[in-house]
Amino acid sequence: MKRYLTTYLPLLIFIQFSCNTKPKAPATTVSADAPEMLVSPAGKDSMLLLTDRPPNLETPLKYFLEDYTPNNVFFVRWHLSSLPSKVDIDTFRLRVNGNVATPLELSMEDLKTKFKPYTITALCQCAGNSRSFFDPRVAGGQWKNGAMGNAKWTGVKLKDILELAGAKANSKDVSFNGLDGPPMDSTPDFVKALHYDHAIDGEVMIAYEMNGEPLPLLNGYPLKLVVPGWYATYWVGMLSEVQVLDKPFKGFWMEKAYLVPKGVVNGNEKPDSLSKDMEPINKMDVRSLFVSPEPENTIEVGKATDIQGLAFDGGDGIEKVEISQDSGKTWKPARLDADLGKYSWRRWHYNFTPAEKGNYVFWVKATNSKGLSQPFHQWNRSGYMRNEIESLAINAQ
Ligand SMILES: Nc1nc2c(c(=O)[nH]1)N[C@H]1C(S)=C(S)[C@@H](COP(=O)(O)O)O[C@H]1N2
Ligand SMILES: [Mo]
Repeated sequence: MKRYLTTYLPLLIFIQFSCNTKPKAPATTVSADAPEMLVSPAGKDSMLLLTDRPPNLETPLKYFLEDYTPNNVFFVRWHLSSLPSKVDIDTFRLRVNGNVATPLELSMEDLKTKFKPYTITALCQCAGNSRSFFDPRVAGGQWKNGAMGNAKWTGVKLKDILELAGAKANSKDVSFNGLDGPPMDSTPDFVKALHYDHAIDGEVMIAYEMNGEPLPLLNGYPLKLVVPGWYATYWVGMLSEVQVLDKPFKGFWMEKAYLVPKGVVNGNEKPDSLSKDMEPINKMDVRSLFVSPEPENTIEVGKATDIQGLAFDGGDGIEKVEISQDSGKTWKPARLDADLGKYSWRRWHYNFTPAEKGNYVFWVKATNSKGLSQPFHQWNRSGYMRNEIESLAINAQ
């Protein structure tokens, strides 16, 4: 138990860090960490292993060259180690109950035939994506940039399901529970909640397909809640129970875990004066990152190189992406690829031809339609919402 808490519930632990106040360049995409371990679990291709129980696997950066992240390398993140190793689709039921006129028990067949299918492209990003780059370091899964993936989700709007159940107008919250459970009774079950108005906004949905295929078991087969624009902690997998509540939801995973400084842009706080006023994490902040070339690649003198990466936010839309080659003093526009939907990531390109041999450093910064952008330095105790301006150092030969 003790070991479990230390490994997987580090949010419970208060750690005092020394404060590093020296100005510094933004983090690069390389961290001085343990060697990478690649594994291929059932139904998955080669991925970076963070932990095996519960399974936590990161997508290697090269797959972000594709607009839709392939299911067989889509990142995997579970909090609790008791997961079913298979789900019987014939007997599986999604229960919808609580403050409703008619509780429902829906089979997969019901979901596919009784409701109009709905498809949306949305980025699923872990709140702790890129946590390993925080300085000072913080406890928790030491993800690099691969705890995210972009997919086309197909399923049913939650609104349609709640309408069929006759959810009552006085409802406050809706909670979501999956088939996974804690290894011990003393660990709180993973249950998340959304406000009722959000749950029926017509975008929050329950997906039975990801990129046109059933979800991989490790990504929450057979059903995953999709909350476009919000961090993936709300995207409950192996979803088996939706409960409509006439009072605010209470529970560990909403009240103790996944909290950020209340109303603070980019979730910032200081290690030596932590925020006292906290709120559940919610919409994703603005972010951009480099995908190619990777830092260990070498580019060719006199040859045009396509530097490319991704930018995204919580659904307001990326307006521009800019590149700096002088440590953020001046910025030049990058070119944006087609918009794949407001909850999708957006690819950007920047052509660069090195005139001579040597090292070149690039910084990237995105701005969204609301004028929100990225900070030069960012920190919070849990390592959430990472969106510090990133740099890429590359060698030309
Ligand atoms: N049932 C259940 N759903 C869950 C979780 C979990 O531990 N149990 N983890 C959440 C978190 S923190 C993340 S980042 C996403 C990851 O989704 P993926 O594993 O399909 O990539 O699932 C979310 N849904
Ligand atoms: Mo997460």
